[in-house]
Amino acid sequence: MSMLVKYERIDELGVITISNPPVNALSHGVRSGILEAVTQAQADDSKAIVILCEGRTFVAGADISEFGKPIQEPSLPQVNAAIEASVKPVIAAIHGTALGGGFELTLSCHYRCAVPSAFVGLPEVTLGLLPGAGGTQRVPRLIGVKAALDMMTSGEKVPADRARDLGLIDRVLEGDLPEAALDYARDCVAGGLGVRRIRDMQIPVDSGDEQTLDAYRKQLSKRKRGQEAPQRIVDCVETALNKPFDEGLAFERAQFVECTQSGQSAALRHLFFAERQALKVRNLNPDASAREISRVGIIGAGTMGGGIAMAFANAGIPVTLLELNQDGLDRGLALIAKNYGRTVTRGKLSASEASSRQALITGSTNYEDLGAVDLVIEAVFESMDVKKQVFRRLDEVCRTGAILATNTSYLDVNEIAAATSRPEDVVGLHFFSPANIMRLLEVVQAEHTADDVIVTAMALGKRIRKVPVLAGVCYGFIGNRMLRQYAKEAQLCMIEGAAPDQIDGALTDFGMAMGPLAVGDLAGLDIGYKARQALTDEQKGDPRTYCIADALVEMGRLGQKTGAGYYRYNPETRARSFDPEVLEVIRCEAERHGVVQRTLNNEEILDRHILALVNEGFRILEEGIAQRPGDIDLVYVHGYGFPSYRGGPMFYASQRGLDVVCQRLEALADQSGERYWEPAPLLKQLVDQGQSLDDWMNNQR
Ligand code: T1G
Repeated sequence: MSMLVKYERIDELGVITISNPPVNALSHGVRSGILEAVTQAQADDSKAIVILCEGRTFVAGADISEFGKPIQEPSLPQVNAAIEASVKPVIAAIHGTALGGGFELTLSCHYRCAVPSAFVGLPEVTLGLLPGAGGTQRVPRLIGVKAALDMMTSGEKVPADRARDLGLIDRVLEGDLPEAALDYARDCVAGGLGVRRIRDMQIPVDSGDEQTLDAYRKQLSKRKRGQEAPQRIVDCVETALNKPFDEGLAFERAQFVECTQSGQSAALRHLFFAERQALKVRNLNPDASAREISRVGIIGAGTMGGGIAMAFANAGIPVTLLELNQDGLDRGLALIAKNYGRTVTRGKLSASEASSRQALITGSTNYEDLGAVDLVIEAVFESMDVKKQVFRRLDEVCRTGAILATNTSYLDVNEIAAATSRPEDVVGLHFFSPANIMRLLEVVQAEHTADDVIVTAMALGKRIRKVPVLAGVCYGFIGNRMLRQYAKEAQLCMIEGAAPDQIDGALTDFGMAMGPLAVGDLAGLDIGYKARQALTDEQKGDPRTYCIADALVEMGRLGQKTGAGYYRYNPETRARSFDPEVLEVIRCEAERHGVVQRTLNNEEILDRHILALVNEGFRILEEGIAQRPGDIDLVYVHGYGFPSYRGGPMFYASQRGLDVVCQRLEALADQSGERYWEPAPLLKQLVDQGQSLDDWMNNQR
């Protein structure tokens, strides 16, 4: 018997215990051990078999690190077939999370029980995969077509009590494992419960038909635009509806294998591990430990401050929200109440849960009320003078050891820290709007920021269910710094002859959540305009990169908020439509700046936007502003709407080939005569040395 799987007899029960830390992933060793144990149990006089796990969780799925490599036998379907064929009842006992192949393993068992705090789920779709060990054939038989499709296409975890109500599990245990599960198994034996194979069950009639499937296909083509795996899941469920079980299994397996070889899954698996790697900050004192954060203060109850307050309250952390005056505070608290109300209306949160979260947010107009908090996040107007004032005040009122954080999007965190007597306690925590929704959190490490402050910020980011990514101090940190050239390219493509909808279309076809010009209209064109008014012509740079935006603002076209910007917006539906008047503005500005307009194709438009991100990404890596390429990918996927199934700008560049990217950049430099298109030195070095970004990363260790 392997070290990973133990088989023992406890009275009339055969007990299989899996132990493969940290998450009992179904590696080859675990699969072989389970099969051996099940085979052994068939031959002894045990009355029933219980499968459970040691450690913090039940099996969290197949071993993701094994994908892309040849599958070693026994495969999981083979193990599951053996379990289901057992001549004596097999009971799965779940704690922590039973996910993916782990949950499929339990579905091949005849009964499932779980502790109240457990979750089950099939998150394969989040990895560009589908449940490849019977899930797409067994779940519809257990809970019907619609519920099965919801579960597998969302990938969401289902809490134990809901899983019981759905019929996914049979019992929510009262006591702890293993005793409570062994008692349940003894009840099954005493109750004469025999084997019960899901494969023999029929899909509940009226739980869904071809029309249901087509409706899901349509809905998923919008909700999971560009993604292949969700559509394949619908195909597998269709097969479950129309074909015998074993034919369905074979179809599922073939679809699964294709998914494992797909670029989309490689990209999503890259992001899975990148998210875990990002938490590991290099070169910190290994003894540095997180400070305790049990109460937070937020300065500024505007859109950002309110969203940040909700992010903490949603994680159960009490917040003191400070505003200069009562009116401002009342407006901020009202906006928070409205947002919670909307979430309840959409059925995403119960009214009682919403009010208990809201109750965690206390308003104040008195800085003294921040005297006892463990962390303060400043989210005031983006002005260095205003921020310095706030930090000087915080330095006076906050207790020793409190962390002072700024939510600035661009400004120099070192300069803000220098306004206090404790720069070691100052860090940047850059949230993205809406801060209660967007998962990205840039943790900006300033020159004097203490190691334990960084450790605290990264752990806290995970605690409030964000994706924390470490960034160094520079103008715009990682995300906004890369965005500058991307945004300029949108302006240049326009003045050279591409219409706004062609530019946005090229980027959304690529998979971006929104095109750069539609984003401009959403944010408001006046924000950039006001910022430019404070700059000299020299600081503003090439007028071709802002003259159209300036002209639209001066016409009162500020974007969605005025019903017109690069597009026109329907006042009722907010639907966006092309506006020929803008083409005329563009033509005039082109004439004014001596630009001869031409036809641009989508490929050029796309390359000029995406490769602008990639090239700046390489500069950011060589300067050490980002620790690793995967961190940059997380920033763009979780903060800027970059399609996750393309893995992020740096992963995209690696998939495309660094040499190809380099040549394309050189071609753009020749075509435009612009030096910023010259490949970044690190990119050129890797191409010259025939190295990949992974090679570079390994050399960094
Ligand atoms: N395979 C390999 N490593 C895994 C893993 C997995 N399935 N899950 C976690 N790890 C590693 C992770 O990289 C990290 O490593 C450590 O475990 C702790 O994880 C056939 C095809 C279970 C909810 O998608 O969602 O089954 O960084 O930091 O926050 O149909 O891990 O320490 O070196 O995330 O407590 C489906 C993936 C697979 C679940 C725990 N399963 N895991 O969260 O810890 S596909 C999943 C999670 C499949 C079958 C298909 C979470 C967790 P390191 P962690 P956590």
